[in-house]
Amino acid sequence: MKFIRWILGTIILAWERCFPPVSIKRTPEAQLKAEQALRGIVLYEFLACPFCVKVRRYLKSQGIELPRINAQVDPGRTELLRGGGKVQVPCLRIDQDKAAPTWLYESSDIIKLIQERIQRA
Ligand SMILES: N[C@@H](CCC(=O)N[C@@H](CS)C(=O)NCC(=O)O)C(=O)O
Repeated sequence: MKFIRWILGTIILAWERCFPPVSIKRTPEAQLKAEQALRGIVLYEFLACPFCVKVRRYLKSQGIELPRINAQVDPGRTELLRGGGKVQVPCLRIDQDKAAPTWLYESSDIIKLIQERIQRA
């Protein structure tokens, strides 16, 4: 089982590396606004998780880089478990100024939130 997972993970990573999406081009001002709209957001991930690849590919298509934490190992795994309540990736930690962070699971919801923030920027 571990071997099959390793093979699948390697294929997923190779595919991600060989066929990256084309990144959108924005003016420097628009790019800055998009990046600012996503400040305080951190992505917890596993490297070879297909749902994480989906989110990473969306980010790449948007020309956005988020801070990323590997939740396969500690301290990321424990942070995710304590903060979000379960070890499932991808998960976004959304830091807030005056409140505790919120945690968002589900790749489609994560992409939707990022999309909305970029559109509002
Ligand atoms: N419906 C979820 C599925 C996420 C999912 O199944 N993630 C797997 C990794 S690919 C996971 O976190 N499994 C928990 C574990 O392996 O401990 C999504 O779209 O984000």
